[in-house]
Amino acid sequence: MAKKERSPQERSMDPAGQAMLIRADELHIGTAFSRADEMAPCNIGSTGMCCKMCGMGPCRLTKDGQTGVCGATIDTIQARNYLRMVAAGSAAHSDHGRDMAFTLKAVANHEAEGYILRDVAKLRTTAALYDIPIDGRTNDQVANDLADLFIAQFGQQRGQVVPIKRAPAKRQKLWAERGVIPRGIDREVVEALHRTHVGDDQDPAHILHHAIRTSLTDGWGGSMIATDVSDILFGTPAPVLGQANLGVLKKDMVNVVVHGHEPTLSEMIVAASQDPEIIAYARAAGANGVNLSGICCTANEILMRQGIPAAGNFLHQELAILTGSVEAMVVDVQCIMQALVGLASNFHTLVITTSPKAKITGAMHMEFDERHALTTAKEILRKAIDNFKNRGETRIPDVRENLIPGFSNEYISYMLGGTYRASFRPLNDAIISGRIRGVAAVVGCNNPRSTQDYLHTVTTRELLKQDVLVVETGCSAIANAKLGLLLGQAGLDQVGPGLREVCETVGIPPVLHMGSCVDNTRILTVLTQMVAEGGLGDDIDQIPAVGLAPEWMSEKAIAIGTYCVASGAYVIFGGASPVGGMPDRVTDSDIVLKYISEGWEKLYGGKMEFVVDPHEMVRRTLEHIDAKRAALGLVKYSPTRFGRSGDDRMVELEKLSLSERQAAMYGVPAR
Ligand code: SF4
Ligand code: MSK
Repeated sequence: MAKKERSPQERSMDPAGQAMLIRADELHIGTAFSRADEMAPCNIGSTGMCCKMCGMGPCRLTKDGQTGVCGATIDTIQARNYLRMVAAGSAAHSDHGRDMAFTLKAVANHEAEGYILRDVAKLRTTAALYDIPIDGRTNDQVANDLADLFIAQFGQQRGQVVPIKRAPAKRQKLWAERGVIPRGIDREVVEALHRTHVGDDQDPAHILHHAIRTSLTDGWGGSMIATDVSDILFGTPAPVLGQANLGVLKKDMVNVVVHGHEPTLSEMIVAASQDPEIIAYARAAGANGVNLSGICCTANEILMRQGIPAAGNFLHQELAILTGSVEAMVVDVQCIMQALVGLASNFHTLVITTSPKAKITGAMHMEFDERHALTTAKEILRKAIDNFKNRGETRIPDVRENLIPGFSNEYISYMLGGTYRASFRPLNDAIISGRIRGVAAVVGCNNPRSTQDYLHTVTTRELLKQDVLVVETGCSAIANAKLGLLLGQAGLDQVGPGLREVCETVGIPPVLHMGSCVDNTRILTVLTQMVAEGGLGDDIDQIPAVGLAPEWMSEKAIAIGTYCVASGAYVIFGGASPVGGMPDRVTDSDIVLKYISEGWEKLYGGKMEFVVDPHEMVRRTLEHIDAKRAALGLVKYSPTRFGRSGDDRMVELEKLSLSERQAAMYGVPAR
């Protein structure tokens, strides 16, 4: 049965999004929002109880005790479906990491046009972490060895993938005892597909054991490699001023929107868009230059490093084209809707695919090759500029918000201690004293089955009020950026008193944008550094921290959630579980659903749950944080203990007479 059609306000809480949805209705153009309304999800598939892994099926199981033609139970089918999601998500992130490693190799050998080793300090620190000799060697030599080491991780058959050694020692020992340390990235993904083929692994717990091992190839493997190489090639992010939302599109300029995940081409398009020859070409076409912006994680990559504006998150990809102002949408891999091409045919927008791995029927394909990256980037921009004359009526919503992204783990350490004493000590101390109650990572996608950005923003806002420091990546970060929560002082009136003091003292926003989806590994690094700093236990599962993916939709999100659980984190996903059961109500027959929460908690100290109500997500987050605080013997969190210092307090005090000030500061009666 089709669901009721929702109003623009029910579909998106973003005013720019709502304006474009009204425009879509005026033009009778469908979007992911209307398609989600028209297509009710299949009850059996959405709970992971449909198996189509052989020609005897598909087998659609609906009742306890029912089996597929081969005898597979609901639990086996759900576990297999879950593992396949983890394998696909890990493959996507890891393949991204592989391509980055090959680009590093090409740059080291001067075979990649336009690229340089931008952060040689990170190159050398990373190489040293993996015991690659750096003394007396050139950057190219070090980069060559590091690229070879990274490339080898994918095809390695035995031993363990090297980034594992960056986890806390206790966690590594636990993984070794449980037998989940990945031997090689590709090997675990291939084995996941093998095990889930008809007639192979049929014990749900055993299948889910491999889900843990496969997910670790992502977080402590391919994604970590992707983040490190991106920083080495394009610079480790540091705070920079940016903007987010559709209002970053410009009426008088050629608008080029880059969308997808990999920074290799988009960084080159950034460089090409500033080339005087390209600017002159745009002016000759009657435009005021080229205006570049991003969607999804390609947006995050260039926003974090260059401050290039983000036109929006996942559900803004169609809405950007609906403005009528986009000359070209240039896409690479992941999270790109096939619907873009049909939608663009109503406007003048060119959809240009660039990856050898991802073509879309009807789109223009201009294949990217790092050996000629700058040349390809300029060709793409010329095509967009040539298209400017075809632009019709435009409707760009005048909605945008400033933000400060760029909080890499390196920068967080620097901002807390300065150049000579870079450290996580102040963060740990703030948590120990209760000034910060705990940390939440609010990450992940948009999903048109919920109101765009609502779950991200409501959970983030509520956690901030409770003195929880929030770190973000992916589309969640863009959702909160659009709301103004990623902008220093502007967000501080919305946070609890203790957290506010810390933000004012350190000079940070209460929500730290840490990057794209692969950059969730930065969060793993921060957690590891917090453990190393001391005072918060000796492993990640002891830290008062929670991960939330309130609007998840991609298989990559499931892979990320699983490696976070394996690392010891409590992870809450929004919405219904892909492995069955009633949301918020797990029964004894929900074997897989129970196993990934209670079962994994016993084995790894982390657990995964699916929760529909955002206020329940917040309640469970706070309950978990408080329980971890109590287990560490930390003082009970109380909002009344802090909030009487910081900049605003100083301003207040300055207005008082000396005796009143002394009275206020030291609690003595005013004379
Ligand atoms: Fe059905 Fe078993 Fe084939 Fe799956 S593997 S489709 S449950 S017969
Ligand atoms: S882009 S994976 S919709 S976060 Fe990374 Fe956004 Fe999710 Fe894609």
